[in-house]
Amino acid sequence: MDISRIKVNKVRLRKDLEALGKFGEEPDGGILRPALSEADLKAREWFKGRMRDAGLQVREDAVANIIGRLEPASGAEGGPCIATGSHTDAVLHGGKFDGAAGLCCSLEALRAIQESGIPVPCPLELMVFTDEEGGHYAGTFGSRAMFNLLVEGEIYKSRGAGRPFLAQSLERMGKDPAQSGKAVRSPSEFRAFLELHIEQGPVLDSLGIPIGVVEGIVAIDRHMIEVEGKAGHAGTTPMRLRDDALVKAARIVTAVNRAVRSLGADIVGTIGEMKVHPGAFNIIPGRVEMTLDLRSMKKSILKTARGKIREILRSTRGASLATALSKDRARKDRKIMEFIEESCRQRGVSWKRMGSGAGHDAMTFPTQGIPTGMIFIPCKEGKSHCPEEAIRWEDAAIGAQILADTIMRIGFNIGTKSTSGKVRAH
Ligand code: HGY
Ligand code: MN
Ligand code: MN
Repeated sequence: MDISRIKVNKVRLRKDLEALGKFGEEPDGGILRPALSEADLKAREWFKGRMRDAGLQVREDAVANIIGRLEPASGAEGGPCIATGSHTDAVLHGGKFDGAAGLCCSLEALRAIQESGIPVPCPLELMVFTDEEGGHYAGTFGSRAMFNLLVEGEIYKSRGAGRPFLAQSLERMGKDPAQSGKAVRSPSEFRAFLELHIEQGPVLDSLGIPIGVVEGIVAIDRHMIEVEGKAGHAGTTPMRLRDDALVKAARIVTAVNRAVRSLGADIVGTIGEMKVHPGAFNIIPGRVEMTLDLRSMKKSILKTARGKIREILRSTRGASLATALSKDRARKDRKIMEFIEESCRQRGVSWKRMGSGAGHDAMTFPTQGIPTGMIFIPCKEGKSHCPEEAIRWEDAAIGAQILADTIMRIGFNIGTKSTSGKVRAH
């Protein structure tokens, strides 16, 4: 099996990346493409066309995950597949490559594998997951729905009054939210899952290394904090008689920041959203809603942080916290890591093992016992979740090549010294 015959097409890949970046493009070069928004729906339709052009059978499941499938010539049709995937949705005023790079590189990898003439070892799938960024509620929605990991009533929850929730967006697409359970698949349908993604940090770019081999993804807590006060007239209410929700929220923000910093460099905490209600210049804020995102590779530190934050809220009258989602740290499969490294060795490409401080759909598959791997490519100066997010086309091509080679190594169980890890070599 001469995997070196597989050759990705740099020009075709670059064209796909540039075209996908047009959907929701903003004047400053970023994109506004929230999950299932008009821009996202157009991006998805365009990508479905590219998947069909690449010979994939394309379908959309009950929660709008797009699934493209390539069946092997004969024998293993319908068997467990090797899947890749990522997302088209983006954070508000985000970058063009978070999610998109993984999708375009995966599509290019599947085209190059077919063009090599090497028979695919088993079914291959490319998936576009719905609402990875949590535009509606808590994030990695599509992959969690695929394995029945949604929290109770999640598709009817939003991140605040007047904000869209998934059931609404699915209905707008003509889907019946009550049927969302039909998206559930069995883990036995998958031999392995691989996601290529931009690093979203500065390590690879600063070292000039084109490939990151991800060892683990950070554990993530997503909480909603509410602070109740008393709305009132901004002109006639003396300061001493006020119960100002925003003043109390401001104290919480600084106290949470101090508490997280006190726990050292292995944890990060972000209050990224705040809504003041009713929200007018002449009304004393009666209620504040804010989101708290906590991340650490160390469970014990996350646990300590939760305790400190509960303490802070307990000491603030009218403050409460609801946990939207708690995702465990996701370890990557050792054997897949070695397959990725073997692919790099054969192509003369340098690589670096590293963790991911960003969350991904590749966190969901390990919870189901599905061997999972992640390949990072550099992003310029590590910038991400902002209009300045950028990559080098050359790095995308190297990433697509290593992804293609690794898919085939997993498929044919080629070329690693050790037998550690769990990849099922059918
Ligand atoms: O939030 C994250 O870490 C990812 O970008 N969804
Ligand atoms: Mn992101
Ligand atoms: Mn992402």
